[in-house]
Amino acid sequence: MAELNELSVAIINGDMEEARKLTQALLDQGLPAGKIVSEGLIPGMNEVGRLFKACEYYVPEVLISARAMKSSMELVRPLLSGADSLKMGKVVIGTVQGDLHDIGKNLVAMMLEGAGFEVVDLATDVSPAKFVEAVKQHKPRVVAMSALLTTTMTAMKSTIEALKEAGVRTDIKVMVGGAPVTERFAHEIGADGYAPEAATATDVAKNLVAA
Ligand code: B12
Repeated sequence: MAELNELSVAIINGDMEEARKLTQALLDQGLPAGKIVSEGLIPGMNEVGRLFKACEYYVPEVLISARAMKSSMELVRPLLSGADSLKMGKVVIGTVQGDLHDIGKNLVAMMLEGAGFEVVDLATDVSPAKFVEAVKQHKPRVVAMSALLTTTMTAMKSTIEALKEAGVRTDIKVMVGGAPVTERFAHEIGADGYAPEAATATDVAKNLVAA
């Protein structure tokens, strides 16, 4: 019988094969997809984040663990959207123009999925025009932007301006995050929400759609 904590350990160890095997076993045992994400995958990835901050893990380990998590998510994702998980609405997420960092953004996207949001991931280096186009096409409730460079944080502001110019700003809530982003910066550029890490990002998104 597979256990959720074994799945967390497989993620921490970056063991993709084991993580997939355990995910499938847990699904076969009848565990809800949302529980596998919130009590197996996410605690594992949170520990990876802690180890990274403590300088016990370096980028390659983080990437290998993220790959294991991504691979398990492939098995779980189809069941999340159709399942009885909360129908929270859509989030369009992307890393802003000029910025290629996506590890944190992917974690936030996975957490949001786990919390019942349908996530449209525009990947990295997303121009303001592309965000606007995605809002028109997908009609999300939230637009989430990630930036890891002080030089690309300004693209968050340009994106909000572009959303205003396109007349869609009031249809959506905007949340921002990434290592150099602060609550104060978020406020200054006119974002509706900010979170310092992936776990709180879901709470912020939930509050934004409830407001
Ligand atoms: C991995 C990494 C890379 C990888 C990225 C791989 C990838 N696929 O993402 C590579 C090697 C490609 C890279 C490239 C560069 N990098 Co780099 N990189 C890093 C590094 C080491 C880790 C970032 C990371 O993944 N952290 C782990 C994740 C989990 O944390 P996170 O991203 O902060 O995300 C969390 C929160 O911020 C939050 N969050 C993130 N996004 C969002 C979004 C929302 C909406 C919300 C609510 C929350 C949220 O939740 C996440 C999970 O908890 C950092 C150093 C560091 N210690 O942070 C430098 C760092 C970010 N890089 C830096 C630099 C300078 C560069 C380069 C310019 C280097 C160069 N000269 O070429 C290029 C830029 C390329 C580009 N155009 O983007 C600098 C930035 C300095 C600055 N302040 O501007 C840093 C800080 C390193 C340093 N100390 O100098 N980098």
